[in-house]
Amino acid sequence: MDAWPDCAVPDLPGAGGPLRLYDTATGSVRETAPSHTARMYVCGITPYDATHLGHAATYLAFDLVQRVWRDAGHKVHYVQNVTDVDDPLLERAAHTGEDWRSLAEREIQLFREDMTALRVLPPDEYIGAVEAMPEITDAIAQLRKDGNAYGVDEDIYFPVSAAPRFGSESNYDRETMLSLFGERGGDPDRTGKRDPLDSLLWRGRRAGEPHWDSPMGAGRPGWHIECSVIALNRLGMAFDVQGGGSDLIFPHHEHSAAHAEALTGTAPFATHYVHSGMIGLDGEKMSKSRGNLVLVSKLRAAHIDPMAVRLALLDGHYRADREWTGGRLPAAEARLLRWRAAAALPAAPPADGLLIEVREFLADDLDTIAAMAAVDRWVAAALESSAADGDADAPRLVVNLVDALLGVAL
Ligand code: 5CA
Ligand code: ZN
Repeated sequence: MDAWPDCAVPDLPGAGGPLRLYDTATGSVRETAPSHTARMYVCGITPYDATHLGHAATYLAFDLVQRVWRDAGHKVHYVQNVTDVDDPLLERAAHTGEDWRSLAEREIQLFREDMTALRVLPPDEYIGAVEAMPEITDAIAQLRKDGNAYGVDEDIYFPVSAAPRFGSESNYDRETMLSLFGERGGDPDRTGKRDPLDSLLWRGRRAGEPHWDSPMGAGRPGWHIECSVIALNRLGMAFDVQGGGSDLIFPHHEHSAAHAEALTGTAPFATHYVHSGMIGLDGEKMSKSRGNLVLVSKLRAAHIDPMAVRLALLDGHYRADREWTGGRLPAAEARLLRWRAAAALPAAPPADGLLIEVREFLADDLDTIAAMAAVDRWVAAALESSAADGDADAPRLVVNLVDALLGVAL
């Protein structure tokens, strides 16, 4: 399906260095080592409700990954999915009486508008589960043929016993896996499964549910195989970053990796598993199911500058779980005003050192807090300096670096 419009990224003098990112699988900050084209897959939305600040924060984190790679001279092949058929979407549609397709279409369109307003660079390939159905059914048929799938009544499951590396992405112990599996869409208690952690690959046709024909009979796919197949068929194995929020560490990314590794007989699925922290409100994870949402579209409708929203979300480390509080927006708006005032000066202190600093901070596991503090220091000096002894090129360089590296238009 169509993504959203591209957003020009200014060229900066010189080039940034290699990006170091925290990898969940090894529990360490490691250098990413893409070849000429860096390959990234980020799990997309389930479009049953509008984009909230938690989603936005996650997509902003991976937007910075792309920006830092580009600044280091890489091309980026970025793929994102849309889970446009799954239980939460069908449940919401059934609840409101709306057709599931029109609900999905409307929320995807709103998401595109939110991402455009926040200046998030679009994926090169934006793929819905529904449009990927033939490749997904082929993959499940392949798993079955290879003995890596079994039936329970009308459904097909993936046995974790077919995945020797199962657990190497999350590193969770079995007890933790079992409790998270139950909380996050799994069915540990289903009778007939060989192991409670085995995951659904294909759900046989149920009355009143959408279904597609396949070699396994009519039905619809499980969640994890969708991302395995969409990523694998476009990026190949051992791609550079598999990304999403930390709520996807288990079971989603563990099972997606396990499916792909079983399909290809090679490993790893990705060389870095990168997870953003959860944005909370009033002490709880912001989530559609909890209903405690601050929506990007609502902020836009209230004429809040999306660049202030962007600054507010970047003013926290992407990996940290953090609270959205009422004070964040006014602080970001004030900061944006100061940055814009300095950027509009006819001349200002040289900014070459600032460029080096921002590059270094971002390359260090996306330390946006330090990068923004460095911009603050330059802005303070610029607003205090007199134009007479300033550098006439400096404000333009700062506008470009803040745009290219932080995605903020001044
Ligand atoms: N469609 C699946 C992924 S294949 C899904 O998780 N969809 S979602 O709409 O629930 O979430 C979209 C992305 O936002 C995921 O990467 C998820 O980890 C992230 N996310 C969800 N809630 C939050 C939150 N409160 N804070 C930060 N990120 C969040
Ligand atoms: Zn996914």
